Amino acid sequence: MKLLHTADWHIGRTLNGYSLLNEQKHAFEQILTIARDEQVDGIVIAGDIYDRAVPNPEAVTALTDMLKKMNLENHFPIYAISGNHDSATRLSSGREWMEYTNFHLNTFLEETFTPIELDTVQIFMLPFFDPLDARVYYHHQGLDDEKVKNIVTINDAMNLIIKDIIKKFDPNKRHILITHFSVTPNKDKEIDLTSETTSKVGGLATLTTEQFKDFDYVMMGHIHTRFASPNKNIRYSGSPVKFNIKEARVKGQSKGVDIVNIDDEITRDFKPITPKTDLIVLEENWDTLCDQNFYTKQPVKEAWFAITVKDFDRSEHVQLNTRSELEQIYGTVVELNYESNSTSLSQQDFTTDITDLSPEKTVSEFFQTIMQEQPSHQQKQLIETIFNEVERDNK
Ligand SMILES: [Mn+2]
Repeated sequence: MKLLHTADWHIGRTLNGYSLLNEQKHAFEQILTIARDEQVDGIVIAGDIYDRAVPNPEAVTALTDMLKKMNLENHFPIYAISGNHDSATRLSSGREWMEYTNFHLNTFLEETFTPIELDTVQIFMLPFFDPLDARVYYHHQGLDDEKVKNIVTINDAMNLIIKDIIKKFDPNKRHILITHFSVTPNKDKEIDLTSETTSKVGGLATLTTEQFKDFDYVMMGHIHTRFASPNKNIRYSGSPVKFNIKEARVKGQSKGVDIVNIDDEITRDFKPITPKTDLIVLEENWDTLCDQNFYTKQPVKEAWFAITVKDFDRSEHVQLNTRSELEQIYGTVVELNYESNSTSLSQQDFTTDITDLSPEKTVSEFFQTIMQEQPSHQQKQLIETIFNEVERDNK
């Protein structure tokens, strides 16, 4: 039996205000093609389907369209769970009738203990939860108050949950788990998460491979790069799209999905997804960036660019709108940073408490910090006009 493993679609996500929806649709079409070519028996989406709990209408329409194509038109069974970005309640709407077309969706902890029974495989789907959810669940299960109180970290909760899942194991079948957490190779090590959840909130980073050793294979979401997979059977598929500049900076970080073959042996095959629009990171000085010999070698007007202007001396470019200049050459500039060669920002005095300043004064201080000069009379007037309009609109 063959499953396609993907995760962290984050439909509706933006990159510095630029919508990634077209990128996500492009990736989705490739996932569908891979599923067809490989004739998979099902598609696993391991959480963070939407980017936010209340997705915007475009995101909802786009996702509905994708799932319809996969499930209703192409008849692929879907095994999906919610991640920390999804709203469990909103996402689960329609769950009962979706089962009729083999669209299995778990968003609540209690749903985990009823596996999907296939001929040779049991699929357990454990959505993202926090320790409080586990306390509520175990309280309702009649666990001693004392023991319920002892569920403090996600680690505590996971130990109980896995013990209960194992009680449902059919010894004649393979046991697959789909879940959405950070799992590290061992207790002492922590990995640099390319996921946005880098903190240890709720003991997120404390799960270890040891806890999942009874499963034949674990398909995970949460960390956006497959290179964070802790071992050969506990895997992150990574997100299908690059979401930030940090990821674009790492060369060779191709995105894709896993095809997992579950037979006597379990094997995995990575299938790459190519971006529609590439994200190129440039770190050069101003003259190089504007040098025709340099920029004609770049995919200008096709890719998106994140540019850091090195050794930048603002005083030499007073008359220049550097952003529009770069946009004219490169097209879409999703991020623009300056590395100053003189007074760096960190050397400046940041002790002013901006809550003491008027809005106009705050903008001028900011202007001064970035541009190393006072705004002109005309610019000051413009700032004032804008604030007047904002104030009027708020009344
Ligand atoms: Mn995610």
